[in-house]
This record gives sequence, C-alpha cells and structure tokens, in this order.
Amino acid sequence: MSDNTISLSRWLIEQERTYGHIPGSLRLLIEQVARACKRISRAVNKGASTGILGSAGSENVQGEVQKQLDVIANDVLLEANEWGGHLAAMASEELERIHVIPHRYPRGEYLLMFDPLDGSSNIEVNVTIGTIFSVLHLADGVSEVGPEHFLQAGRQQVAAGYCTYGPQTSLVLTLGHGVSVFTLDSEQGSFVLTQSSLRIPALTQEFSINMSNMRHWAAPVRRYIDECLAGQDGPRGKNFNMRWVGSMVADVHRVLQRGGVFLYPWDKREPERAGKLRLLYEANPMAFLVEQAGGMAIAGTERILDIQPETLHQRAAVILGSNEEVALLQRYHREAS
Ligand code: P6P
Repeated sequence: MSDNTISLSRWLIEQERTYGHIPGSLRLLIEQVARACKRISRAVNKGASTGILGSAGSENVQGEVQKQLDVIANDVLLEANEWGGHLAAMASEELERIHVIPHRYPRGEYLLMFDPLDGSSNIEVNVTIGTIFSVLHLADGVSEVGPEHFLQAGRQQVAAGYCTYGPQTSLVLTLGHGVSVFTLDSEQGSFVLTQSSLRIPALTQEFSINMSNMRHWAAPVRRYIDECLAGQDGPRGKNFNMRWVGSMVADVHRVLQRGGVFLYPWDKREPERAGKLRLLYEANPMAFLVEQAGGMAIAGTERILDIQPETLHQRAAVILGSNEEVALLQRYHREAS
C-alpha cells in the first residue's frame, strides 16, 4: 500500500474523530462487516477449487435453494459480529428469525441486517455477486429485542453498504454523509479508499430490467420501457441501451458508477407480492446509497425509504438510479393511480 492511500480503518477513524459522523461502536461494526466480507471474498474466489459451489441441500425462509456459499457467508457474518459488543441483534435473508446476541457477549445499540450473498444463483457461472447490509439503531430502553424492533422505515438507517465479489472486491458504503468506495488490496489484505463522494449522473441512456417479464408489468413500467425501446424516433428522442446481470449488487454498482435506472417492479405473476426484492436488506440499503449519491429510489409512487415495514422479510418493488429517469417513472405511476 503506497503512503498516499487511505485504508478503511483510517477513513473510519477520521469520520469519527474529525467529522463526528460516527461513534466508535459504529466504526467497530463497519470494520467487522468489512472483515467478514474479506473472508467471504476469499471463499467465493476459491469457488470450485474447494468444492463449495452448488446447493447446500436446504431451503431458506424465502423457499429458495441455499447454495453452500450462502450458508458459509451467513455464518461468517454472524460469527464476525456477535462478540464485539456493538450489536443487539442481526437479521439475515438466510434466517427465518432474528439472531439475538447471546447473553455471553455484551449487547450494543445497533441492529444489523444483511443478504449475505446476493445473486448466488450466479455463483456457478462466475458472475459478480455480493453482500448487502443495513444498520439501524435499536430504540432506547429495549431489554428484549424482537423482530418488531427491525421494522423501521429505511430513512432511519444509520449506515448501509454492499461488497462486490467480482473483478474487484469493492466495499461501497454510506454513513449518511455521501457514498465512498473502498477496493480490496489483496496483497495487503486491506480495503483502500478509491472513490469519495460518489455521484450518480442525473441523465442516462441505460435501463436495467429483466425483459422476459414484460407481459407481466404494470402499465407505467410498460409505458416507460416502450418509450426507451422506441429510441430517438420515439417520445424520448434518444436511443437507450439495456443491461441486466441478474445480480442486484452488480446492476446497482453499475448504476452508481455510470448512471442508469434499475427496475425490479411489481408484476402480476404474484399480484399479492409487492415485488421480488426484500425491503429491509436489499431495497432499503440500496435506496439509501442511491439517494446519498444524488439519485432517486421509489417503489412506484412512493419513496422506498418512507415505506413502513410490517414483516421482517417483506418484499418491495424497486426502481432506482438517475434522477431524470426515476422521476419520469414516478410521474407515470402517479398518473396511472
Ligand atoms: P431474476 C438474485 O436472485 C436477485 O435476488 C437479485 O440479486 C437480482 O436483481 C434478481 O434476483 C434477479 O431476478 O428474476 O431476473 O432472476
């Protein structure tokens, strides 16, 4: 590491000491999550060479087949975060119930939620996957933590981020004061600051959606995508490109880096379900990051971060990215309703 690089640890200490942006316990939390992500990255990178690809032979609470790496990533995050004294409890996509910090460890003031390995259906084909996490403050005076304490609107988050396991292992983080990107220097084994104050371009010509679901979409989404497909001869007067990795971390990272609009909207395949993605540990952390980078994140007519959660694993429609595009989609949804 050259002497002009700033490690994650040094950056966090500066956020605590210089700017007062975070207390020491939150700094410790972020450091522990980052340490866990480094371990997950090593496991993912080894992949088939250690025989840990493929199914774990079990299903998660979502009814999805668990990959061995899903289970490994989940265990790594639980173990890394339960002894530090910064957390009261954790919630994971891979666990039906919350994981309360055992009485043998001190309990802290934060709640941590995570999707330990998002996009894991892409593991066998070597496509970028990642860990998504969100941090809430436990309400004062709570002695027995329950799932109800996690049911806070996304605007209450104190920190959020994700780690990509792809060509680079990058940690993208917000503490509520902008978005910073740290890249793993694998020789040093440290995350180093590579981008500060990330901003999403307000304008874009790139949309990201699973087109195979087109016949199931609601009218506002169909209208927006049809106009993008009409190109420069259509109402938008410009041509659009389409990208869909099928791994939320990869698609959202691209949107954060070069603009675009990512959509996983409600569709009529399961009309009683708000969307495919989970509110607490996918939609909310990504919405927090996108807003902190100057973008927008909606479920249709409403802001994702204003949604009041009712259950731990509830789902949400997700439309996020460059302001001009998301604002247009919100207008189409409001006109339709
Ligand atoms: P589809 C991965 O399984 C995931 O939860 C997100 O990472 C991704 O954006 C989405 O599902 C992909 O869903 O229906 O296109 O396979």
